[in-house]
Amino acid sequence: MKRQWFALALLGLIAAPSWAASNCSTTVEANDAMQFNTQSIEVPKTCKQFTVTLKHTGKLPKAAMGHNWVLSSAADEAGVLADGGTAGLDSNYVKPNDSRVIAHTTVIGGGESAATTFKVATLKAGQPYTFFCSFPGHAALMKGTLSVK
Ligand SMILES: [Cu+2]
Repeated sequence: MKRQWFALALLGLIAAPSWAASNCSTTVEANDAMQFNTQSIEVPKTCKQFTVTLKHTGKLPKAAMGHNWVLSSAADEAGVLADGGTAGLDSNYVKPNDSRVIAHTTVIGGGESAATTFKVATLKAGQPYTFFCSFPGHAALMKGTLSVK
């Protein structure tokens, strides 16, 4: 009985780091109907880095139904979108070196995927962050909140 408990405890110790690591990333799906499959992402504050993989499950090319995943503070969203629209598809609809953008993927078309990784320490717990697609017009539907917990 005692030995069994010890074995279980040991298993728990070994399993803990891999559980933590798998928790420091997430996959967001985007489709041809201009939708993300999630409206909220929680980042554990124990993560050093967090990776978001965007997967376009649709079929349309990026010029017609391209999507990206952009992260900024809620207050900066409108400005990031306005300047991203001007920057155009060649710049992934993100103004180059925009300091308001915390992280962003490239714009992808149907069947493609792209990932971005950011340092969790750059985010403040309890502050509202917004993620959205900056392809012109998409953020009306394609947006959500990200928070550090
Ligand atoms: Cu989009």
